[in-house]
Amino acid sequence: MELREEKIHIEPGLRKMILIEIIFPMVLLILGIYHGLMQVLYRAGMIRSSQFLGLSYFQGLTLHGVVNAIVFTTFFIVAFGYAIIRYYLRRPLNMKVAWLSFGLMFVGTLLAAVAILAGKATVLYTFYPPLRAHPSFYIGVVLLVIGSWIAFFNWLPPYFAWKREHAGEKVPLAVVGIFATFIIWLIATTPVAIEVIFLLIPWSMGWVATVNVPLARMLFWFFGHPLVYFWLVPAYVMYYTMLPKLAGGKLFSDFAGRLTFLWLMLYSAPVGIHHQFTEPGISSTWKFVHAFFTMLVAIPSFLTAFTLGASLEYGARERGGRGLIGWWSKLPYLDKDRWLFSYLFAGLFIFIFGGITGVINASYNLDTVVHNTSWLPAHFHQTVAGPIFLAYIGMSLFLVATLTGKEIKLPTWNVWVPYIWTVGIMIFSTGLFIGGASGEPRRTNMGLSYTDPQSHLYHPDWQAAKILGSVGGTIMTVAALIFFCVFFATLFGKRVKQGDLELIVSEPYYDERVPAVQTFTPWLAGAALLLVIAYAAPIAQTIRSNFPGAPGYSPDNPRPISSTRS
Ligand code: HAS
Repeated sequence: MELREEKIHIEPGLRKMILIEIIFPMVLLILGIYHGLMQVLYRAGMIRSSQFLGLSYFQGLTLHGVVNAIVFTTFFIVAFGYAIIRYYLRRPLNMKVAWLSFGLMFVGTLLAAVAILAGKATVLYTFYPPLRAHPSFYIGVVLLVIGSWIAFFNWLPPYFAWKREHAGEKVPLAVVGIFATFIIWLIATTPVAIEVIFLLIPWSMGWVATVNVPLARMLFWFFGHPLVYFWLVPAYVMYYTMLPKLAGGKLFSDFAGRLTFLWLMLYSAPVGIHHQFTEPGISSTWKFVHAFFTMLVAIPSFLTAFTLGASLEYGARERGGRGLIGWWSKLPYLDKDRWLFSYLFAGLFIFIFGGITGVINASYNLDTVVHNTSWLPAHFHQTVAGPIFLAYIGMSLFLVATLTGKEIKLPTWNVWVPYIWTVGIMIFSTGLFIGGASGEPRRTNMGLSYTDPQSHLYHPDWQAAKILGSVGGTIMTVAALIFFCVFFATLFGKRVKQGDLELIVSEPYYDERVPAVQTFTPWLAGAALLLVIAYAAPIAQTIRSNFPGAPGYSPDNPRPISSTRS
């Protein structure tokens, strides 16, 4: 991609580590995506069995969620964080600490993967009890998280050194975004660490017979919602700092970017109960408070929509675009030299629908219609599998090509990948939205029940929605296969230049100096306060309620695991 950015030569160790952190999860992603295809085939009734090629339906669903949503994302975000910190702060990093972080993440992933593949951790990506996994799954998750924390701690010394040497200067926008990402991650992973270490590991080790399910679920969703902003903010870093330049122009407002990152940091966590609107044991007051905060966390995404819309228009007009609507035709949709544009733009388009459906989910009463139906996977495939997935795979390819000095192979196919994926995801989600709005359940092997004409549960109304879902899912798989061909052909292609670290950097059109967004401190204090307001009472309420503990279950047996053994 010739945008004439400044390249920097980085230490071979760091270069190697960033590459491994991209390539390793990319290989796992092949497995994750394969199980996505299996999902649509099972649900459409094209596979009528509880297992396929030795893996059960729920085992495949667990692999799909854990690999795609937890492992691939965490590795990518750490690798991208290294690239941003090294590029903008221009300081070497402590490589011993960096390898320690990678080692923990790697070992953690292997432990969790082995447990899932052995059928000992069929607990889906939410791993909430009473589904119980082998301890190695939980220990693996803990190691993955600790490894990612260490990466972040490794960025603090260069950050403070930069601040000392550039007193009074604005911290680069991309660095603010990456720091916001990892502050969100620290906030998110603390409650889930408490859940895993104090509730789930002792229970799965057999040290205690039962677990407090409502408390575990509350701690999980305390983690689960900020998790989605941990995924979103790195994509926003690309949208704010790279997309405007790729479009041929400038970022409309630097202030909007900073406000978005800090605002997401503030409101990403005190909203988790919007995943629990239908659960007993939480008073409607707290459900309402979390619904209210959820509306506030959507505001920076509206801000992003307008800021990026203005940036795209500016870029298009710089490229000769004219008229109220006519300028849209001047964006580089299929420009092979600016191919990353297509990945970011297609993701933005999908996010319009993912965002609107998120606001529907957040609307307390509307959520009672769609909760736990296939509407939910439709929503999150238009968010995490839309803008986030496309931004991450696009940037993975970009970093691999620039760090190795390779040329992008199959460039025409490459530029089409995001659009094929978009067609697939829109058809897939339409099917799941339609089915979900009429009650089609999520996480269900429907081939053995609702889509099987021989079953007394057969539900012909959902058949059309299932066909849409499977057609869309198949198109998505085709797009992913093309992407893997481009990625690995590029990786194994001939080196054409020296491998360096290079990022695309958009200049701001308005470069405002607003003191309130130049420091993290008040936002961190605000985030801490909101967490106390939003969670102190519900957690106390849940602990005081003295719910009876639950024994462990596996998804394929209605009897507890211990009574099954006896
Ligand atoms: Fe969500 C459930 C509410 C955003 C992911 N969400 C989920 C789950 C996941 C997930 C994985 O309130 C399922 C968890 C599970 O397994 O049970 N979500 C929201 C809201 C937002 C939102 C209000 N979600 C996300 C993002 C995710 C994500 C981002 C992944 C990264 N979500 C919920 C709720 C539930 C939920 C409830 C629980 C429901 C239940 O019953 O369980 C907001 O942040 C969304 C704001 C976004 C916007 C869109 C802005 C649009 C932009 C594009 C502009 C385009 C341009 C291009 C400029 C307001 C920025 C123009 C081009 C043209 C061609 C026109």
